[in-house]
Amino acid sequence: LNRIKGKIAFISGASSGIGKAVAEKLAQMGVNLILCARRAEVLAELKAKLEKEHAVEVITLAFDVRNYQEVAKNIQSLPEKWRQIDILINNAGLAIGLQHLYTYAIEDIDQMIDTNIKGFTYIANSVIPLMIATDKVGTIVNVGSVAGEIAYPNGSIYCATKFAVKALSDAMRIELMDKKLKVTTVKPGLVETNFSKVRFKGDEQKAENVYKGITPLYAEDIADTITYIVNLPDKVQITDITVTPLHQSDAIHVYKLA
Ligand code: NDP
Ligand code: 8X3
Repeated sequence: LNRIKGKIAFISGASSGIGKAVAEKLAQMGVNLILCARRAEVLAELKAKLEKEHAVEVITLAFDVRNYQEVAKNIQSLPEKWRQIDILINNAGLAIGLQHLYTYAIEDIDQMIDTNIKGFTYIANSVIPLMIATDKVGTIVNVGSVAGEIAYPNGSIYCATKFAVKALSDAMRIELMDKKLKVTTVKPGLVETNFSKVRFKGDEQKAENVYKGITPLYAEDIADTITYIVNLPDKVQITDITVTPLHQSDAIHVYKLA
């Protein structure tokens, strides 16, 4: 049953991985899309592909979620029709490095906190008022992580940012109880996307090793879960969902085959 055809979804981090896969699944369901990321040309290619393959309209907004002025300006200047946002996928985020806290370069610490906590909040702060104003039932999906449930060694800052996403998402859900907005925290385990390539600053070997010995999830798997959540009946809210591959239990417990 397709309950979301013709609706409008705003997706941050839509140029790659989970965000891109959600864009593809929602386009298949006939959802019109506002796609955001820093890389304008990648977004433009995705827009052309989705509009060609599906009967949907797509607009792209290229900005850095760390820059509040850019976030606010881009969202404030959306044309009236595109302000009727039904679905927010607050997904842009990253990890950098896998190392002891005291060895981190300050710019790497700042990039994680500024993207995953501050950027996440800037998007929420700019999009939620538009969703409230529509007076329609809508869904906010906040992409957390298993790293936001248990801290793991060498992941201190990233884990802290994903614990923050969980706290922000929980508080947001309580604050929005009297509105028509549902809030879900989606917490993926190991998903093979660009995530590890970004984490290891382009070192493909290190990135591949993360997924060796297990069959990881792919972005499409998380996109299936997110599509399910946003397509639920109006009265059904999923507050939290953790999605791991076979052989992973949580951020620490992964059974790797030799
Ligand atoms: P990818 O690296 O494939 O995608 C990350 C997306 O975030 C890209 O579209 C990137 O676009 C965007 N992004 C990063 N920084 C910024 C920024 N400053 N401003 C705007 N957009 C930005 O990784 P994933 O798809 O795996 O990651 C998506 C989310 O899922 C993240 O929040 C991540 O923490 C979370 N997650 C991932 C897991 C995994 O194992 N892969 C597991 C659990 C959670 P661009 O570079 O064009 O700006
Ligand atoms: C990404 C999952 O365990 O690689 O959020 O940190 S993990």
